[in-house]
Amino acid sequence: MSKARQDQRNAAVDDLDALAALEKKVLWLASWTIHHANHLRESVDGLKVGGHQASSASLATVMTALYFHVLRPHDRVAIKPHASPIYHAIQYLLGRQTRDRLEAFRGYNGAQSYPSRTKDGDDVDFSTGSVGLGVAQTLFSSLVQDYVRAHGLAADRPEGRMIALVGDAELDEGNIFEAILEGWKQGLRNCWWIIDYNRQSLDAVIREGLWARYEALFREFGWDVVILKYGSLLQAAFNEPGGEALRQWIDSCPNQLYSALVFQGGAAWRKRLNDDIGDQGLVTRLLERRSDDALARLMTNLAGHDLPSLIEAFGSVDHDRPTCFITYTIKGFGLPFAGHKDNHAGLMTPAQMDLFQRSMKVRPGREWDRFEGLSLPSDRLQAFLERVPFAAGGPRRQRAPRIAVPAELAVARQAVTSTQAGFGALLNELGKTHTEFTRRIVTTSPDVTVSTNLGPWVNRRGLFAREAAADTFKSERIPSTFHWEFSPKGQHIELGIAEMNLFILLSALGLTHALDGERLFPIGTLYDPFIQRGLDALNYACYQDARFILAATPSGITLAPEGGAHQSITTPLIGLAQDGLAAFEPAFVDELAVVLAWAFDYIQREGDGEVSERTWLRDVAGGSVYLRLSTRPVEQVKRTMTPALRQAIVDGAYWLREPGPNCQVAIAYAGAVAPEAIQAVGLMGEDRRDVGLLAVTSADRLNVGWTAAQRARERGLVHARSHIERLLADVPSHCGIVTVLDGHPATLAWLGAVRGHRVRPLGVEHFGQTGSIADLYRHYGIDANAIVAAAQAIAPGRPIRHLKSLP
Ligand SMILES: Cc1ncc(C[n+]2csc(CCOP(=O)(O)OP(=O)(O)O)c2C)c(N)n1
Ligand SMILES: [Mg+2]
Repeated sequence: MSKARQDQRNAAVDDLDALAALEKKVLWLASWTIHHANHLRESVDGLKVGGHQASSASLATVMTALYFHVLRPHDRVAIKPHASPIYHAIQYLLGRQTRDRLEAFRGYNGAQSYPSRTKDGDDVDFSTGSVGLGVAQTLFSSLVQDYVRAHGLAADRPEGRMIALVGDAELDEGNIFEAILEGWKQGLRNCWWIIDYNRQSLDAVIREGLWARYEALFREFGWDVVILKYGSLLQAAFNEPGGEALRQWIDSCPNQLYSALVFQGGAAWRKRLNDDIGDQGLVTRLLERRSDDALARLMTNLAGHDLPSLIEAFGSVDHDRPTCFITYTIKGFGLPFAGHKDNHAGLMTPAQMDLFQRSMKVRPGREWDRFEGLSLPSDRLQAFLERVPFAAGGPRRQRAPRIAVPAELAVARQAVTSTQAGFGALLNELGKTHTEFTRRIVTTSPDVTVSTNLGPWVNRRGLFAREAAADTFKSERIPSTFHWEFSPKGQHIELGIAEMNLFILLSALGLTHALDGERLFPIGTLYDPFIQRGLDALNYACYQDARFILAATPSGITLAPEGGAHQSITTPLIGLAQDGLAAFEPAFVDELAVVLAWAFDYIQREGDGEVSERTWLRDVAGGSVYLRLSTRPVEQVKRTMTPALRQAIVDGAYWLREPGPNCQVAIAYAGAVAPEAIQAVGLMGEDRRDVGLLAVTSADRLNVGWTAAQRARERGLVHARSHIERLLADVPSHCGIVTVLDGHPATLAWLGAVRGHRVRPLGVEHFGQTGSIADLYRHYGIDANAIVAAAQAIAPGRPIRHLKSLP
């Protein structure tokens, strides 16, 4: 056992009375915050802020024990979303949250309803909100912590525990189980999940006996399970004469009945217990020794509301095995609607709050005073707070220096190749160089490493595992293209198929600069359609401002014979709409090389520069990057990359063929349909003059720039011009634009709104057909012929001779 662990274990609470007082205060402040938001702050929208009071209360004791005693500065926590008021209250007591923000809870710039890394001011470790994701995030952050240290990074920072406070109904989310399985494969350690076993979900009381399923499941996957059921009062009562009967009654009491009795209180407990186990003997006397209030206190003294039991349980973990604590609690503990099955959205009425306030001895007007109503002297409480280990480390958010990245990435030119092959080749080249930058690249893929072309990179840099494992095929001298060797130095994390895990791992890898003070360059690959499988986790990663590069390939219907089920048509719209993710769909490998080099810089940006007048993009803040790639071999353009072209590719588009002054029609294409667009221009050449061909590398960045420039002009910056506005400036207004991509046509349809050009957007609205690329492009109307037909329709003139009649 490490010295730090030993210290932690041995540390008894030096002032349990102070801790108990703070527990009361935490519950009070959280309740008052919600009450203030609902009843006292002027409501603009008439919306109630339910869903917090009862749900928060069940974790008040656990979180008091953790934050004021158990946690160390390097531990990281994901908190059940609805416990956010408790978290904010604790940070307020620690001087890390302001009263203003609490008063504005759920309001503009106020403390967030669900803990948020990006929007809260009080150093939230992991955002939560969409249940299940924060839980899995702690598991992957543990794996990443091991990865970082195995690579000799963050060597001077102690290992932390990654802790999730999990709602019991939250465990219904499948992504949690996907994560548990992956954790088992990867040798998870330093991870605690504390299940708030209040036996209530949002709608109702949960199924009986779930704890036993959880226990079996966690043990099966190598976790230690600690069941925290009875508090110290109950344990003492069980030792009294008649106590054993009481224990048996509790153990066999259905959740619904227990909840109902909690809600009803002491007299109801007495009646029920007397009816069920009253014996005119020992049990009856055990009950009679207690007043109604004392009986209610006893029967609700579950371990999750008992500081000594919690301190003891957390303190006695002297190993780094993953540990699940099934912690019995009561939803709404300490509040009037405790245990009521409808309490999830329950709010205390002003009258109930008044009573509660009196019982807490909080004088009107002193509601926000930190020690108001507590019987211990303020200086003693203050001294206790100043000793709290969690708060000893200063700001929790780390900063990592920027790592120099190459301005250009080299790759051997091929006459005909695909963006996916180019991606593999670019990474292979990176794999040959050993710099501070390349040693921080980490790739990961959900069982599609080889099929997304990461194989050559992995051959060079190896797979990551805490324990080395040789490739048996290699040691047996069986020829194979890929070496599959694991070691602590490996730079590829191989995942099982679950895409949710991929995105949550990327989220963990993409936060190391903030969590561990070390910058990584995470690159994840997957098949494009399966972005949708993990979309909520991708959104979550972006919401947390994790930084990573996503290479999705193959994509669209262009994967043709690969199978109709795998065709993705909505992903370009996801790229367009997903906040925090800059989406690109290059057609040529030289474009991809430019975008990738830019991406390595972009993912490191942290808002420390000026907004660019030239582009009006959010380039200053940085973000993550999504590359939609293709397996289709395409004839490459022979050209020298110029700085201007480089910039245009990053900004989202350039004229592959400038429209002339007499231009009647222009074609704007994105991605793998480049050959069709080029061919269509050729077919039209004799009958339409000066046809322009716009290569769109990022519909997303074009769109963001356009929106930003409009906003800037509306704010009075009259000279603001976006890249697309400049590109379309010289296109005559009577000119029609045909847009085309292998994806939903809406992705580019908005180009018509930029300067009022007529647009005919081509793309794919239905999917599922298999065939050759030619078959499918014809079927879905994105082949050269369809482009020409659209051009003829939108820009009437003499008939285009090469237009075949459409089938
Ligand atoms: C993915 C997702 N689905 C639904 C919700 C809405 N929701 C919030 S909390 C909750 C269940 C609460 O039950 P539990 O996890 O047991 O927490 P408790 O309220 O008992 O503390 C639900 C369904 C959500 N936040 N995220
Ligand atoms: Mg619950």
